[in-house]
Amino acid sequence: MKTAPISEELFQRAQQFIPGGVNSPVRAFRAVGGNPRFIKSAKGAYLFDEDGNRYMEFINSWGPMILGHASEIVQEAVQQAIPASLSFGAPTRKEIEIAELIIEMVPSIEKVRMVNSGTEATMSAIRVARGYTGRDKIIKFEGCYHGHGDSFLIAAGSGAITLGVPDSPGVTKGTANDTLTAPFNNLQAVQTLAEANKGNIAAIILEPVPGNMGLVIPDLEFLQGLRELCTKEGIVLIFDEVMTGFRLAPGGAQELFGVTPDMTTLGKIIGGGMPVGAYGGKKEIMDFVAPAGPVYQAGTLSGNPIAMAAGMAMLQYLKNNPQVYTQLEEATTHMVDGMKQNLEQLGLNYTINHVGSMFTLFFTDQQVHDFETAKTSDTAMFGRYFNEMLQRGMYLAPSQYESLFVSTSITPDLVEEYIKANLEALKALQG
Ligand code: KE4
Repeated sequence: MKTAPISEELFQRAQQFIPGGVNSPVRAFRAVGGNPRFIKSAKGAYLFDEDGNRYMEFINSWGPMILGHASEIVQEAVQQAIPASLSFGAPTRKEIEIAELIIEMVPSIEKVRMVNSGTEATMSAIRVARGYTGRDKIIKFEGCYHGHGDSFLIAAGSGAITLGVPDSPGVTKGTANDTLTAPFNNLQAVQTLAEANKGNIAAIILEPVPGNMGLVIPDLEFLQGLRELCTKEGIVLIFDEVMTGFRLAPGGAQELFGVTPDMTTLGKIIGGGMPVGAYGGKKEIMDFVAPAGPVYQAGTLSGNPIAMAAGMAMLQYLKNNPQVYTQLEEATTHMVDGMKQNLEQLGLNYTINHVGSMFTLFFTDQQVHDFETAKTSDTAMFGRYFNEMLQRGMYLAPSQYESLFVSTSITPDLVEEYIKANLEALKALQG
């Protein structure tokens, strides 16, 4: 039995000074029960909590740690950058180099602006799209999460749905009126919205492969249909690849599915674990961004030299070692096949969605292709499963509505350990 008395004590103390005891809601274990583990260190495939427990982990810090924790490649780059001071607030050579690298890896991006989070990236991208088109409304999809910007906390996924606030208080009616929503994978619904708001939609923003309602696989015709609609109607198509960028392929989901957006938002992996986001796209759109153009966006620590060093090391490695993606696909397929065998052995017909090194086990017998079908999952059963896995040293996202991530540290022997724990945990649920 893995006990965590120090984490429990720290959580009590944290709640006195930090809302909910955490600096991001989904970390609080609210949806799964019990106390969050306070992590002391991590290396490779493992997290180590304050009580000395070791967990094989599949959150990867919600995506960034694709090379496993404390990767020498990134650690070395940061250690080399530190002596030159942590921040200048002035342009640096490294910001040009990472911009050139991003543009080389994601060809739809002709110019890019660095920011400090995925939220900043998406907030900025829709402001630019509105400035460029002169239009007000945006379309997003139910269950997609684009960070905590007001325009996106409408039918939002991730922690918002986990905590039951997909439409957060504090978002004004005016803001909400400019955000239209449609079911993911439903092109007809989008066409109807576009027709009813002809000439007034600035952008359609989506996770091309949603990870924030659990993992959902896009229909290729849906993505292609959005591209055609946006081209026809002069709407800016924004792929929010904060999660999928550099995760599913060097060029992200747009490379994997062969559909080209007008703008792309990035985060997570791009910083190698440091706080970095970015937005970019066609030159004619990005030249609307200040000081080149009139749309204002700024940031004290944008392009921070330490964060750029970490991101540069991460992206260069991924660009120069594309075999990483085959390795990740193979390891994840091995895990998913093992779980499917376990489910069959136990007579359970839960659904598993998988793309590249992302996957979700949904506690529902329905195929999950949008928010409504994702919400048929038995979240209480998921919570029990989460804790059975935690007791067996497997650290999963503490929410049914999240994708899990596989890092290069997950070797075949660790996959076998995971499959064994999955079988034992599923059996324990039937006990
Ligand atoms: P950040 O502001 O958290 O860096 O990025 C927001 C964001 C934007 N777009 C997508 C597709 C995202 O997945 C995210 C953030 N993802 C969540 C995990 N589902 C972050 C974890 C958290 O909120 O603590």
